[in-house]
Amino acid sequence: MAIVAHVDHGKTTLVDAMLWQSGAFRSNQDVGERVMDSTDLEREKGITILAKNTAVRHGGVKINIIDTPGHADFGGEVERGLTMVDGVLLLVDASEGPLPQTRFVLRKALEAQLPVVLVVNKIDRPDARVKEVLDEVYGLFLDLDADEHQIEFPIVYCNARAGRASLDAADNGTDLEPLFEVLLETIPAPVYEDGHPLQALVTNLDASPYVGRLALCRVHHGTISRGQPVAWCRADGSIERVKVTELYVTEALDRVPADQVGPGDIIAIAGLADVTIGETLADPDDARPLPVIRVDEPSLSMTVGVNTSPLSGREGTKLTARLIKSRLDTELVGNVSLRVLPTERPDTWEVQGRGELQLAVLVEIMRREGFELTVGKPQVLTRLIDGKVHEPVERVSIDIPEDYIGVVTQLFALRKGRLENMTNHGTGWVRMELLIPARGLIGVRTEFLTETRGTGQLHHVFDRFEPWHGELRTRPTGALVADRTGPTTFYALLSLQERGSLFVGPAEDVYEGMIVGENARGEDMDINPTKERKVTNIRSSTSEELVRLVPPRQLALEQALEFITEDECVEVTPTKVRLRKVALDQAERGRRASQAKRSRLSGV
Ligand SMILES: Nc1nc2c(ncn2[C@@H]2O[C@H](COP(=O)(O)OP(=O)(O)OP(=O)(O)O)[C@@H](O)[C@H]2O)c(=O)[nH]1
Ligand SMILES: [Mg+2]
Repeated sequence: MAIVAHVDHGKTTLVDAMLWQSGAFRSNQDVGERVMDSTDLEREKGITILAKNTAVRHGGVKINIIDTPGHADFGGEVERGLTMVDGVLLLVDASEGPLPQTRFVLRKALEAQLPVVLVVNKIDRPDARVKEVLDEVYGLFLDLDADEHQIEFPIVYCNARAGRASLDAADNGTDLEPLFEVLLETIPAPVYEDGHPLQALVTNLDASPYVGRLALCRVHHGTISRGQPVAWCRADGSIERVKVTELYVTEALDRVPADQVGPGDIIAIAGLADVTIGETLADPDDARPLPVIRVDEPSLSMTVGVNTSPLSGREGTKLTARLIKSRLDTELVGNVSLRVLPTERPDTWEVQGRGELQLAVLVEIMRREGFELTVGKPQVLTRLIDGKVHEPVERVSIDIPEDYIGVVTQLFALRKGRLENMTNHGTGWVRMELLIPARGLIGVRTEFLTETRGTGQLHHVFDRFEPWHGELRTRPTGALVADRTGPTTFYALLSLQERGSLFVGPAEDVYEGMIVGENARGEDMDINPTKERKVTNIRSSTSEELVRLVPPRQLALEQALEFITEDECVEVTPTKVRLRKVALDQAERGRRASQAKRSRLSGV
């Protein structure tokens, strides 16, 4: 089964509890919290990024579990996960209720005709509102046109953190036994035909330091034994005969060697050098490839290329176009929802994905590997439908204290958001649901958090394509742009900080065309942050100046990507995130700006 839910509703925590209670660990074993979030970035961000599988035993039954990410940008991982399972465990937070990604994952599960077990999690929360949340879930099933059979799902109430489950909302339960029982009753054992030729679908890839690339497969029909020849049905339609050199199954967190596996097993196979996701392993005498895995189209793109700034090569080790291209190609192999396209520049590529976070995570991983990159502004991907340009529209759900309804409504109205629904939970908090062009969401998060003093919650997920909504307001402020190369000075920054907020501190290297701050006014301004004080006889104390200099605003990668406009980009290195103009030369920028203005005026 796959565990699906909105972000942070407690999927990975529930998997932890299931592992513990099925005896996967020794009682004195030192395992951290949320063991399935095993990559560095996952632990740091506290979210799941990659879908992963584990297995627990209950009674005589082995239950394969796929833990999926809840963040909308990693929806491709959920879709891939659903091709491996016979049922889903839909988790909903007892206080937050269904949110945009709950709708997305449930829609995918219903489309795949998978049986659903509903888990209402976090019933221990003081603000739990179980009855209403249940009504909302039923509403969601109806909204998604679930048939009668699908809507008769069993409900289990859980406190995943304490490892307790119960069939009665009023009772806390003592362990997860009730959940296991419902799962075994509701989710059928793998269905297969006796004597059907082998079919195993490659649904994920991994690598082992000992045996190289591993293909993770779900066996649908037939059996596979170690050393056996199989027909490898490739993406290009060709069929190759290969030998399965190593065969593993998952037990808790370990891969253990297996001699023979059958329908329902999730296996890892070595020996297929450049296998890709979606290919089939079949019977060599009767090869029948399974249908390819289909996932939703990407909705956002940005350019990624070599670092062309004057400071390039200082902080990173991987600088060349060739290295970047081969790294992007590697990423494509394991990530079904990404695409990489050439651009008119030989050293820059267009990377397409599901959202800003997904793209930012890729850049973040690359910079940690030593890459230096130039990253362009994220752009939505439009599509021609019946000869008309259409753009992606997102469904947004926000939770805010009542007091901010006014400012937040205004914020979204400027970006062509349409309010669909507003509910007041009577707790001082309201939930608003809107539809908004994806373009309008780029950069909204920072402003939204400022307007709601950091209290607001915002979630969004792709909903549909709609005809182009016309021009949208972008960043209202201009940039403070360095007009020369050199180190910044106290003296210069002290007077510049009056103009807006600065991104650099004293004694930092800047270059012509680099953005050193946000201008309070609407236009860009070229300034000199390297100016030295004229030497005079009057002494002043430096410590006094230090106090008066406001600490610089350090933009993290995601914030930088949100901040920039069309004619700007981000320079990313292992240690620095710098903002810059695409055209560094002041005169060149002037020419481009007046050209853009002329074409706007003439309506071209
Ligand atoms: N109070 C309470 N907190 C819980 C419960 N289950 C999980 N949490 C907390 O909720 C937070 C999110 O838990 P995760 O297990 O990472 O959620 P997730 O659904 O895996 O999140 P993503 O994979 O990023 O979508 C953590 O801080 C957990 O400790 C619960 O039953 N009660
Ligand atoms: Mg998780």
